Amino acid sequence: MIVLTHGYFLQDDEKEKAIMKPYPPLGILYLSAYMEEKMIEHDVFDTTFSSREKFNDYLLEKKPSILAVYINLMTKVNVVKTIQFVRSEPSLQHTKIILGGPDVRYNKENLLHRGADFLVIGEGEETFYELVTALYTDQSYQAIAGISFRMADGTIIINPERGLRKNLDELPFPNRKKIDLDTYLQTWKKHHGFSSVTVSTMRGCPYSCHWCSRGVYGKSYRRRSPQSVVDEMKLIQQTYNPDNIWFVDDVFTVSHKWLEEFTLLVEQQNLRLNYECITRADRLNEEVIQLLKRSGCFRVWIGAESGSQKIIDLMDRRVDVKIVQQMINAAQKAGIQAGTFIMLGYPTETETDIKQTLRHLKNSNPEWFTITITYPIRGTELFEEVEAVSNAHEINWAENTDRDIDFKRTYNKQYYHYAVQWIINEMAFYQRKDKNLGIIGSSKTKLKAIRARLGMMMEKRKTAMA
Ligand code: B12
Ligand code: SF4
Repeated sequence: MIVLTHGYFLQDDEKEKAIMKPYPPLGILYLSAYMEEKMIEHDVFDTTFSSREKFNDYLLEKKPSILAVYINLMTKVNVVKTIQFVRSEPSLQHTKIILGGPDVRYNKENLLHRGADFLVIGEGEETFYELVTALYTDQSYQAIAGISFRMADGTIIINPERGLRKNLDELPFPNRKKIDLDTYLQTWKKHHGFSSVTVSTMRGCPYSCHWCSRGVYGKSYRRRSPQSVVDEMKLIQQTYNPDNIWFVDDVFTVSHKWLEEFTLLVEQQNLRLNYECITRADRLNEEVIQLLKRSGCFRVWIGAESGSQKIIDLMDRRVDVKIVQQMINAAQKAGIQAGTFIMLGYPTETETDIKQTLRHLKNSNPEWFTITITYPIRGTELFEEVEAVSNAHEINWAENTDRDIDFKRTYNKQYYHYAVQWIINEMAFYQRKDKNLGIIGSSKTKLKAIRARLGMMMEKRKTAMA
């Protein structure tokens, strides 16, 4: 028996428990649909609403011959525990462990030496199918493109890459019926009053931002036809009737021609389903924003990561900060909410750059923004740039994630925690003032901002003295 699973347990994720916007991992649902099409029996065990104990009991009961697990940099720690469990259980010694997803390409040795049998590198459907077929029929897997495995003597074999599938329309839609999608929708409804389902229309991204992980699809860009996407949206609407769709694509408006065709189809077929998406400011303009609006976009996330052009250029983000501000405002004018992503603590970033970032946020005034303290993901240009001055070699790989990798920055790490609080509270104060909201709440946020600013000053002094 084949079991497809992942390593994310919502109940253990304190941060997500405060957010409560869970999504199922689409990757294994794509694999499941492909397996079903090929009439290969399998189960999907969705760990999201389950627990480690229940999952282990399930494994002991089912004793799968193949355990196929999605792994990203955060779930890695849990997936390593799953591998350890399977390897230590006498009744599971026959189980072959296959791993795939965004975190396998740059962790091959670590994963294979810890007990994984095979890694599927890159796009998964075809490779997984060939591997499973070879294992089931006792044929040789040695020449299957896109896999990596360990020989009996410990040598690691990395087979040539598999070419990327040209026509994404040939793939069946993600096999959502294999999981309890209703629990996701109910969780959303309970905590936010609306529900959301993810859809993927493109694979890969042609850009090369230095901190961004492109371990699955590389620097590629392929897209499903607008008709196929509209068909999937209709099916989702009929089956689950969610309030919104989230397109998980890297740059939703990368092709204006595609968006125009998509919009016309949505209108012709009277498809009323709101969506949010992510894109780049340089792939937006007034007409594109109108297309987004007409096709149901209620929120667009426009990345820039920094308000300092110096930092944006260092990231190789290839965007002008003024265009980002203009496009955020243009989206808002068209009645679309705007969101943006901010990253603090990029190499060489100084307090002046951070001040520029706050100014950028105030100038653009998006409804939503998220802030992350920069961390280097293995395999990215950023990782290579900071490797020599990072703690990547000291931390325990199996028990830590790439988010725990720290590197020498302009100031100490605590400084950036204060800087995050400073920006969040300064913006909250600014937006409350803008909306004429109560003076007591506003004073509280201002006070928090001042406290965070003092913290920054203190930590800056500590850094200078160290
Ligand atoms: C949607 C999304 C999210 C959502 C939902 C996650 C979810 N449950 O789906 C949210 C917002 C919650 C999220 C959170 C995070 N995310 Co995210 N996310 C994405 C995004 C945009 C789309 C994922 C997706 O559905 N892709 C479409 C599917 C079809 O592709 P796929 O998953 O790669 O699957 C294919 C192959 O990988 C392979 N495959 C996948 N699984 C398996 C399993 C087996 C056994 C096999 C054989 C093959 C296989 O086959 C599939 C089909 O070809 C990707 C970027 C991207 N464009 O892929 C980032 C991405 C996966 N996220 C990333 C990161 C860093 C995060 C966070 C750590 C961010 C943070 N700062 O907190 C968290 C981690 C949360 C967690 N604990 O897991 C990175 C992962 C990098 C890495 N090396 O692991 C990515 C790649 C973004 C990036 N470019 O840097 N994310
Ligand atoms: S950050 Fe966005 S635009 Fe840049 S490489 Fe990653 S997915 Fe592409």
